[in-house]
Amino acid sequence: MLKTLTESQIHSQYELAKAQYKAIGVNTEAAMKTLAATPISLHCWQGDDVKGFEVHDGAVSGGGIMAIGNYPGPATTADMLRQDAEEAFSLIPGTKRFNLHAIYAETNGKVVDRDKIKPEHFTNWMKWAKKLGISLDFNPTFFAHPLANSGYTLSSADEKVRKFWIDHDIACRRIAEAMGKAQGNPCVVNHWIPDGHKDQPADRLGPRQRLIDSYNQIFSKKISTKYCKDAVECKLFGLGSEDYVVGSHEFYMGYALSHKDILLTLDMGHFHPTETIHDKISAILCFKDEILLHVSRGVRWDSDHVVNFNDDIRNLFQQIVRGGFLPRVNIALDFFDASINRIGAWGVGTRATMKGLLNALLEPAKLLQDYEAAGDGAMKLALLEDLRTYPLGAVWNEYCVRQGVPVDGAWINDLTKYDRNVIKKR
Ligand code: RNT
Ligand code: ZN
Repeated sequence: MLKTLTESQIHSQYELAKAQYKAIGVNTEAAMKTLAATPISLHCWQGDDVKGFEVHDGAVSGGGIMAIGNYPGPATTADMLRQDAEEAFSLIPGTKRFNLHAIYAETNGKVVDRDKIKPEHFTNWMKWAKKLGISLDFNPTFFAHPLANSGYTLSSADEKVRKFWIDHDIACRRIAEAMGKAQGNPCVVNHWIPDGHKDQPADRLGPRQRLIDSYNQIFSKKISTKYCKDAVECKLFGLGSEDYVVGSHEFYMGYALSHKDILLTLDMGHFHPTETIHDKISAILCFKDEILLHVSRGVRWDSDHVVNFNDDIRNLFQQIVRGGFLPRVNIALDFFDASINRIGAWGVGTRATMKGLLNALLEPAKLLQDYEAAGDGAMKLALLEDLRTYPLGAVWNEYCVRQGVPVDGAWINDLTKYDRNVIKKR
């Protein structure tokens, strides 16, 4: 068992931290309030290694997405996944949403292909979300299916294949609409397809033209943005699509810019390995109302490692907060590690993301900008360096206590208990 400070020690530590931040013009109470009100969408797929609960009548096709690792006890039923997610929620402060993929449909043992799924297959999820007071987000699933084996779905040259996937996406938007109506706020739908080519396609244009046509058909059904917000996610390369990805950054940037209600998704792992996304925020938001983030951590490639509170996360949230963009940024997580306790993965990655946001909220942005405007670059840099060792952790722990979740250290004890008593006994 890890020993942690008592609640009264945490409060005293916080009072000192509050004074230290106040001295540079930062209001810690306001920061905690904004943090608590900012939703973070947890991805269901960390809990079961992106497998889902589809019922198949033939062999299951893989491909497209892969979680690597063999840690025991992944959720193998929807009830188990909900139970694990609830455990994760108990370890994470603040406003949580839950992000589902189409393959998490519950069809009562029946084979229902993806072009036929309906809101009723997500009734359990909606009831559960309502009970917990959280909202749902959604994703069509364009991978792990026989009709995705060619590597092309919405951009396929085979009209039957393309039609199947168009119908799938249309079905998914109806499900999202039902979710949005049930929860009273928009369900964010992220459209990601794996389409691309391993090596030197002779035709790079045709698939893109077909993809535009597919999306035009899909989005021609208007759904109020009160219920459903659509976002398109670009990617640089994938396994098996190293040379060519149809939905590249330029492609989706163009699509989102020419379609008012379509948001662009920025996944932190979807660019060149040294390319980060923080500088893209203020550029894109000059032209778009909102964006969707997939917060992730790539190690050498788009490896979807569990998010850490590293410089990429600091930079990202600094840009969002400094620009006043929080209300225009939808924050979702996208990482999956099957080699460690999966509830722990959710906990580490979500708490780290929230610390990134808190860190940015505790920044004296005005002071930094004043230094810059006055030509005092060294002073700005010095303050930024000093801030790295300001008592963020004291504010974070106070926030956790107020939110009724375990503080740093204590949450590891809770996680260990669940690991021993539930996960390892499966
Ligand atoms: C894949 C994309 C996509 C998926 C999820 C499961 O490269 O990042 O967002 O990870 O839809
Ligand atoms: Zn993603």
